[in-house]
Amino acid sequence: MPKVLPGQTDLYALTDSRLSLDRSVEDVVRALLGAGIRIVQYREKRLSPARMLDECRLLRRLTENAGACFIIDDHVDIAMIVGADGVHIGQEDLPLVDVRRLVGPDMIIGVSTHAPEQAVTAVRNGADYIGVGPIFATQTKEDVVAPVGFAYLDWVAQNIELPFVAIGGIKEHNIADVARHGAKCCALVSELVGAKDIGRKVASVRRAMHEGA
Ligand code: TZP
Ligand code: MG
Repeated sequence: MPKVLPGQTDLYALTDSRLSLDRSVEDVVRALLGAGIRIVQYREKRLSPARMLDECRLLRRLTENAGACFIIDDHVDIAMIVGADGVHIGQEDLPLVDVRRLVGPDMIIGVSTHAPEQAVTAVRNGADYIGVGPIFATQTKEDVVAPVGFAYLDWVAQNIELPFVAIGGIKEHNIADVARHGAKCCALVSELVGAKDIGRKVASVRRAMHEGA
């Protein structure tokens, strides 16, 4: 099954067990996949490596069965062990060139960027997609940089050929604006995993996004 990149699907869902209304990551990801989400990123900041590994093994199976892309945040080792499709790294994580050397040519590598020079560097060093944000203020990420607003998103939409995914504070009520500024793929955490009815939320977010584009 070909790997799905952000340029090929509209919504990119990230996990966060702290925001999941006490539901297990398995239940949350089953609901996301059932609603047609094609890219899932496992992003857990407070669990032990052993627990993360267990959860990622399970999610690898679920995403595989659903034909969805499975990306793991930060943990290159866990991504390699479970055979994830990709790994996502930030500006403060291991350098892209070293991660590429480690994972080989086939694993998807996504890189968070907040400014044009970071995007250009990520492209030059072989990223498969870039994250663009945070577009809006967010409570979800603790070490978050200041919102970049639409200025940086506009710049990426006009200057970067690589697939990109907008992230940070994106909700049903503002996703149309993000789409209008050129985002073909949006990443959401709290809006999706924090929804009481994840299936309905995915559908309404998707509808709002396409009404705006
Ligand atoms: N990277 C930039 S903002 C962010 C990440 C992982 C968190 C986005 O979470 P939310 O709940 O969609 O604002
Ligand atoms: Mg990181």
